[in-house]
Amino acid sequence: MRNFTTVNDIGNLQDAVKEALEVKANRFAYKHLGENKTLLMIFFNSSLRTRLSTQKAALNLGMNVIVLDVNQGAWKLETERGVIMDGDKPEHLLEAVPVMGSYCDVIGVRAFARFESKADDYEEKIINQFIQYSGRPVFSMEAATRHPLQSFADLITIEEHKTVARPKVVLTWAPHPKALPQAVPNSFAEWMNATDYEFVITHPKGYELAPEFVGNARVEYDQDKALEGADFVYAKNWSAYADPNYGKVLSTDRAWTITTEKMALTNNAFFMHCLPVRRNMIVSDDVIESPRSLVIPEAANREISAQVVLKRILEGLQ
Ligand code: AN0
Ligand code: CP
Repeated sequence: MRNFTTVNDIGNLQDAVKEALEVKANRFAYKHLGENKTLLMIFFNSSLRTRLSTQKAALNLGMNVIVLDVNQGAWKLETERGVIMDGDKPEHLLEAVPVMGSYCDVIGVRAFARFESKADDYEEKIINQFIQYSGRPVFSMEAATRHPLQSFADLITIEEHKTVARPKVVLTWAPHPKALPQAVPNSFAEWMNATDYEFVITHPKGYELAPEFVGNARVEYDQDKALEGADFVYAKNWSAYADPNYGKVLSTDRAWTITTEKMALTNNAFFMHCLPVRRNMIVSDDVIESPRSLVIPEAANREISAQVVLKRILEGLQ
């Protein structure tokens, strides 16, 4: 594997899950693979899980790790070519990226949607500049349109907990006070559509995701109907994608919050969320604390998804 930004980069999903379960059973089996190799993790945005789990995965593989929070201590970066740089940004991404590449063997990038231009976000301008100019393999730690390490961990978690071959998985929008990217739901949909599960997306009108991510999923505007018979409920907030409301909060309707009453409509479903989660906006205390909540094992599987991706990238460098 060279770069990892979408489900297509992982190849056969069954093989990937099998490899993940092997890695999980024996995390240190490849501890020489990363010897004298350096991972550089670049964060344009905050993180708890991605930062820790990816670093842990790299350490399991024997890598050295350097972490840079671009907005804390580094020079503010200009990202547009052709700009007269007389403002507040002393350095251009076009120099910074190859310089960063010169200090490492593999680069992870977190760069959320900026909501300044839908076209720039959906063209993945930032991570693509790393791919083009760093000279190194690059993987996404959540880019503008996708969060593939999360979706891979979600898939592993579902495979570990499913009791039927084709579970019903429901992705539901839930309320949140701030405008969040579509990356997590886009990516989750992309990975679920690559399985043979029954996959349903539910959200209020106006929150339609980009058609290339919805694919053949059933879209059901009635959340109660969508939840009927669900085996897994995956909650997430996202801001509007459709024009003219791109990046806007259209509703904070707490009728969409996942409560015990909502979960009673399901087939005793497991509850999932990528975290961080706002309690009693997205999900009630009762549901997230219930024995059917998978949020902690799901987060723990982030170490495993990152380790499979890093292992495959390192194998490509040998
Ligand atoms: C981010 C998002 O929704 O994309 C990161 C989730 C992993 N969440 C927040 O900013 C709260
Ligand atoms: N789920 C996830 O990516 O969490 P962080 O934003 O804390 O990394």
